[in-house]
Amino acid sequence: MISAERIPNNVGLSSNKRLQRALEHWQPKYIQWWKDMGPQGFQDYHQVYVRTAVSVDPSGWAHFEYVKLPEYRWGIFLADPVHDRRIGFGDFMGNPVWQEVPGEFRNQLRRLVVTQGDTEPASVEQQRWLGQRCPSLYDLRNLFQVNVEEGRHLWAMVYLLHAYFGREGREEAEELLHRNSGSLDSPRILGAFNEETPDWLSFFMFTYFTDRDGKYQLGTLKESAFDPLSRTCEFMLKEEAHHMMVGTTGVDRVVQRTVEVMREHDTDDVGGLGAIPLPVIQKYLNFHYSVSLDLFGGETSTNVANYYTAGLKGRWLEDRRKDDHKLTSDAIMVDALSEDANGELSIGQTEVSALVGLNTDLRREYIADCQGGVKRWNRILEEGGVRQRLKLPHVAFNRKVGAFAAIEATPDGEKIPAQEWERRQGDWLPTDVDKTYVRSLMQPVHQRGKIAAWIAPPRNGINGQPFDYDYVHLA
Ligand code: BYC
Repeated sequence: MISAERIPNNVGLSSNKRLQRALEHWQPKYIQWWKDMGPQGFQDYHQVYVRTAVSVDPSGWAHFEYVKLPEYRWGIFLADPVHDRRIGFGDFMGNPVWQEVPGEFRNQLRRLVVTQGDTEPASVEQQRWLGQRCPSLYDLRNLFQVNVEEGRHLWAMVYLLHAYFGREGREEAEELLHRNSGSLDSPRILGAFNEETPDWLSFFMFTYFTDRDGKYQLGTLKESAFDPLSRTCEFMLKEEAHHMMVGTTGVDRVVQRTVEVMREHDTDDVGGLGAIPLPVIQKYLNFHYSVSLDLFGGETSTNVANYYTAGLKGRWLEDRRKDDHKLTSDAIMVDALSEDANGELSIGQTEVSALVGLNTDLRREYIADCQGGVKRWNRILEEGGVRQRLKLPHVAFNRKVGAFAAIEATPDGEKIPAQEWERRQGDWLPTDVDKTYVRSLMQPVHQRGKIAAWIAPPRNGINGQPFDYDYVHLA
């Protein structure tokens, strides 16, 4: 049995017996999934210094305590309602937002909630071995913080499914625990969530690039006319910021350490010296960025046009856009393949209606944001007196979804034949040798105040605590 107090919430759970029963039925399955597919080797004994959301006000969502992971209080929170909130875009613009799911949009909304929900447990599954390879207790704690919050985001979507989508919603909630990352029989829905996260460089790149897709997708769902979805996503975005901090500063610290070792030994070749060479960091960046671009769907999509017109999914910062918020007569340039008279394909752009180009609009915002990280990492290189620079690969590079899925391209955006791609892809994407080397560095450091040699310590601890704080109390 669960009690409403065991699930911190602001959705009136204790006064909604039907919903409480549905969640009571789901909760033991969730805990079983968490034990089977969540952090391996760190379940029952260790006390972790985590942040638990106990309410949506600033003091309530940053409440720190030591918990054993399966006893984390996964709560259900919606941001406070906005009085007289109106739909901000699409055909129903200006109407009051919906507190229930309109029948005609039920399937589409359910699909959006399920796709979003599917990514959350997927990332926990992908990261489940990392605790055994962690560079410090500080990092271990951050990993677990990310994991429990992804678990909470799953709860957030399961709440919506149970509360608003009836029997079908309950069935979808079961399926969210049944699909698994990388499973051959029942994989996760989106490509990036079936990739492995076998080492901490992958983890930092994932939390930088893939969690950032989460930020942008949640930002569009926050605009939704379906108010419970909007309020849920608004609150999830607060937690998402910590995940991206982990990614941004994680890559900072890897680059920092590499620069130090390069300087110490006056060499670019730090491979044998316990640091991660810059070309390997670039390859990991190339991989995680390109698979994250795939998460935006095709450059043109009638799905997204329909979502927008119906008011289900808006644009990033919709209310700051200076247009009619309907877009029926607007156009946008999108990346595309063009074909010349001889049937030769080349990488170019084409103009399409703004509505079908909305995935591109969002992806553009995302790319501009990603540039910020690269700039920051290059500043570390510059300040360290190193001449090499990192960069984002071209949008056509290594794509499996959208216009460029049909071709191969270099990181500079030059279209190349498939055979050349086969020959050269190891120059641009992590090879088995690169991955084995990075894996070889992942010897766990579980002593308080100590850190692995391939990464620099963080500048700041968590919640004002020092780096050598007892972030995970190992039993
Ligand atoms: N892999 O019309 P299109 C996060 C499918 S991350 C496999 O262009 P649409 C998090 C697509 O379903 C954020 N299949 O796509 C991060 C469609 O299938 P059908 C997650 C893909 O619908 C880190 C077909 O291809 N949230 O929160 O415009 C840790 C044609 O696609 C993929 C969301 O994604 C793919 N990558 O846009 C934890 C928000 N991409 O119709 C968490 C909800 C597309 O032919 N989802 N397909 O059967 C959406 O808004 C949309 O579904 C998408 C796709 C943006 C994903």
